[in-house]
Amino acid sequence: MGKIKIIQGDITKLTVDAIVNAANKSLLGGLGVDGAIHQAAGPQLLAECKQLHGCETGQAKITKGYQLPAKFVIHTVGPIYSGSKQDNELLRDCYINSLDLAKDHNLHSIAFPAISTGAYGFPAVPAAHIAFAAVQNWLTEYSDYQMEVIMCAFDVKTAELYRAELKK
Ligand code: AR6
Repeated sequence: MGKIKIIQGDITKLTVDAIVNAANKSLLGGLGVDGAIHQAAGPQLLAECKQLHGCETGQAKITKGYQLPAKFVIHTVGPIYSGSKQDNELLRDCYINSLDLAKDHNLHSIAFPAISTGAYGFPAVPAAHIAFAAVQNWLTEYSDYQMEVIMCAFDVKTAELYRAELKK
């Protein structure tokens, strides 16, 4: 059985098998959580990312964690919020594809930031709902697999939304 945990703080500090990066399609770094992860992992992360030749929205790619306490980084690209229905599907895909990739690599703990809710403008309330629904469905589907999912909220507001989702 898997489980979901909520943590408020900096995802780069977490000692887990993988942290997820809310990247952009280039996978060559940026601001926000992407910048923080590259900063903490060191230049080798960017060197490995350059070999990946980018990533499509909703998809995910894995690298090592280098100087991070996390062993791996799973880079996913959230949708740039437009208000269309497809945004929801693509955000869901980010969570599902990251979890699938973690399982493919036999990883058992993964931490997610609130993908797309910063620079990419996805409203926090529906994003939290989509994130928890996706993770809970995945854990149900793979109920014979041990996976600890850490939902990492950077700010108080996101942490509160996450706690409300977990209670549902
Ligand atoms: N730990 C955990 N969460 C964080 C951290 C951190 N250290 N730093 C920020 N957050 P954003 P996006 C939260 O903008 O919306 C980048 O430039 C933040 O509070 O990082 O998917 C990429 O290169 C917010 O809730 O990602 C892309 O170009 C959440 O992480 C673009 O931004 C996501 O905010 C991606 O935009």
